[in-house]
Amino acid sequence: MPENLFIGKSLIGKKIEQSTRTLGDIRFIFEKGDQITLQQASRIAYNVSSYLPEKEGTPGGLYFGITNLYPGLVGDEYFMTKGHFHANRDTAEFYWGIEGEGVVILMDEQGNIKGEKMFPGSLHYIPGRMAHRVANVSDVSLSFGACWYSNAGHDYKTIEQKGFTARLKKVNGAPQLV
Ligand code: S6P
Ligand code: ZN
Repeated sequence: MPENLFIGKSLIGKKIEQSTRTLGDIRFIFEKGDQITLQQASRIAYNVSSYLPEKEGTPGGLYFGITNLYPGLVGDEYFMTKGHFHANRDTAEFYWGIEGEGVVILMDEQGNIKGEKMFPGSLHYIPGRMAHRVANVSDVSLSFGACWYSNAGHDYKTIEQKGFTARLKKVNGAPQLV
């Protein structure tokens, strides 16, 4: 038997690491993040189950994760992940949709931005040098898989300082990058 199992949207096993981001943790990514109340701030926005079989930084090793992103809006912006570039800019990643509907937002270092619809079965190749984040545009949880290099690293700082060049908003009831 393998040590870990990947069943539906759950990653189960001894060495699975769990991490959680509350709305308070990620308030800075939203245009109207300062309107998040104390009560809302403790709400979980997403959690990530990861299988990290190699030491962080190992060249050529792989990591595997499942993100579960809750539905909701902050103002007119959909709940989304923080988003990051890889610190090692040359490293790519795969995302794939498992449950729910969302948008993968990809931005290059010049700020050119695009969105790809995510749905069960959608596959998204994220080339190196592209910042990536996912927004949940459905009324149910959005689950997606990710596979990335153990020497990718995460550059959250660039996004914290500059943000993405467009926001995914609910405009007349539908998602739109504005
Ligand atoms: C890691 C991979 C994902 C994200 C996760 C949460 O390279 O892209 O596992 O870590 O979806 O997003 P973020 O932007 O908060 O790390
Ligand atoms: Zn990544």
